[in-house]
Amino acid sequence: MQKIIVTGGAGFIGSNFVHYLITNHADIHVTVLDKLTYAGNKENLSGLPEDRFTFVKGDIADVDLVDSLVKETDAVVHYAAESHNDNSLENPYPFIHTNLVGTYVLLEACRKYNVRYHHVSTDEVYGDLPLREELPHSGTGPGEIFTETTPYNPSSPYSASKAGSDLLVKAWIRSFGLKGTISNCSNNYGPYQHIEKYIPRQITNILCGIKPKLYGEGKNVRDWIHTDDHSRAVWLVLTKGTIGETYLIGADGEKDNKTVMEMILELMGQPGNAYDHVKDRPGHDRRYGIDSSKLQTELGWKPIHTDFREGLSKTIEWYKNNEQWWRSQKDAVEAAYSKNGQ
Ligand code: NAD
Ligand code: TDX
Repeated sequence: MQKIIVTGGAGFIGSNFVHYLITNHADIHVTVLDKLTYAGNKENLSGLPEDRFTFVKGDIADVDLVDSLVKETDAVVHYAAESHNDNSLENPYPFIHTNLVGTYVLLEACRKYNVRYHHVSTDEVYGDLPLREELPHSGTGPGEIFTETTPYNPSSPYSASKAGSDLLVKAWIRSFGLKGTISNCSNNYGPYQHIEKYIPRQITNILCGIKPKLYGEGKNVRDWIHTDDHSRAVWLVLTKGTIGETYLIGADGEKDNKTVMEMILELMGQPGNAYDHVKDRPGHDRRYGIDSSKLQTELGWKPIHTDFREGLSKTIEWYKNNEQWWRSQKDAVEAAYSKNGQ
């Protein structure tokens, strides 16, 4: 049986990846290493078979703990992170600790034991793109869509810390021969996403009788992908990707925030204008857009969840049916936003 450590496996995307592994790959044993910050929830992993799954509560920056776990494993898939841009604008420190120092500790352990390492990252490392309406051409030229060769240009402390962690991985690959790969994915949606994030925040606002909140004019574009499509892509990169390479993951899901807001309202039976415009995010990235042709041609990946409306509708159902999962955090999340005028 192959042994895989999934860091951050109690968070949104990490837990979806763990479910994907346990369901689809019978010969894998998963060890989740997770600190259980405000964003981690052990409930996301309930019901997994005990003979194929171990949970370890701990910090990826804990050198001794990481060493003892990595020594016994075949691969590390690194999801753990401080992941929310707005939080990074309030207090960047945890982002430096986890995303940079934590990644460094994992890299050192993987180097020492020659363990396969996959680094889960974000398209935000590339900065942002002009809105399509501002582009003269098809939107696929240099500077019009992200590719694996787009220069790094992060905007927020979060994206800068992720960019820094990617660069550490590239250095460990080149200088130390680390058996590493990197994937940079666009915005995920689906079950188990923390209610601080855009889509679940609006769904749970409506369920609580609070008006949804749109930053600025809502023209900013995000390239949405279902988290299950992300999981399949990470698995392919881990098992079939070329060592040393970076793969972009995205499902041609560009939508502006206003359109997504109106879709949520419609699917939840509300008038399309029943939301508040609130203070914009400082340094707010305008558009993300992914060219995933390398992943598609080299590794044969294709997104399955291509109907965004259907995926969104199922996600809304999940939050309706799992109120006990999010309810206890709602007041604190909204109080923190409202202190900021958001
Ligand atoms: P999340 O905030 O939902 O989960 C992060 C998890 O990491 C939590 O379980 C948390 O407890 C854990 N964690 C945090 N600090 C830790 C530490 N020091 N040691 C151990 N565990 C720690 O995040 P997410 O949205 O699931 O994102 C997961 C990864 O995917 C991140 O690396 C993020 O940059 C990347 N990513 C996210 C998106 C997205 O749309 N959410 C898109 C592309 C890439
Ligand atoms: O209440 C809101 N209203 C709003 O208009 C919130 C919370 C967000 N927004 C906007 C800001 C963004 O344009 O919605 C968009 C999405 O916001 P987030 O959910 O905070 O995601 P984003 O900042 O795009 O980053 C996400 O995708 C890339 C993840 O949080 C990152 O971890 C990932 O790297």
